[in-house]
Amino acid sequence: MNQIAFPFGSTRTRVAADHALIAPDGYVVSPIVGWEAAEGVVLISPAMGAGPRSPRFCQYLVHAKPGVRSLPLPVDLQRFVYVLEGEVEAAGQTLGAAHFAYLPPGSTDVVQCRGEGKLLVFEKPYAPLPDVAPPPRVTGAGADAPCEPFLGDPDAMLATLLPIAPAFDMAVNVFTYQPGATLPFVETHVMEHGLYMSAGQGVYRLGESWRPVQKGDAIWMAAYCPQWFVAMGKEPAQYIYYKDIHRSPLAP
Ligand code: UGY
Ligand code: MN
Repeated sequence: MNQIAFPFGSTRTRVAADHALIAPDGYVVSPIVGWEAAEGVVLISPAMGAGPRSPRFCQYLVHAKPGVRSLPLPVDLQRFVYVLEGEVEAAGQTLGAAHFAYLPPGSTDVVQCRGEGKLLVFEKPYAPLPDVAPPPRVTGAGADAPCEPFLGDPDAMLATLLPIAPAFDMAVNVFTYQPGATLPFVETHVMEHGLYMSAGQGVYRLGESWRPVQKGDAIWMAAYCPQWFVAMGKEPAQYIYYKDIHRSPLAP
């Protein structure tokens, strides 16, 4: 059952040309392609935009339950699975909440759900580089990932889940802010983002809009969408986000 927004007929969801905020009150569940017996919510996809600034990736939630599993990947598609709730098995390992599995293009590894839970998934076509071997599978725990104060601010900690290496054309990071901490300036950059609020609340600047956001919200930011965040409230705010890296801006 969705959280119902009040007054009725209202929602915080907004879809603009260079960004979107998708709030849980509007989530619509559908079968998830690429998984067996799975239902979930496609939060961000190329269908969301128009023209060259459309998302070049997909971000979706899988409602985990026994019997749900991912299927082997096509040769040009990569998949990143982050466990928001519950427990899964992948590549012979048990992954609990805040653990992740990165499956490289063409991987035959599957993510097998063992019980009820919620998974956040990023998928995008892989862009190979000449003379660079494709990336390996990576599994791990967010808590073990390299984590540093963002631009020197210990109240804004940035954990990088995937190796920062040219073989990887995507990064997935976890950003944790103490209440009152901010992105230090309004970022405007060539990379696109897909983001999921995993804890707390705050205000996200997206282009010329300032949007209250909270746990469970998803955000898309196109390349060059001006962006800024302040964490507010009594609890730390946290989001998991995708960005494209390590490829020429001139690549098609
Ligand atoms: O990696 C980033 O670009 C990050 N600082 N952006 C963001 O949190 N909106
Ligand atoms: Mn950014």
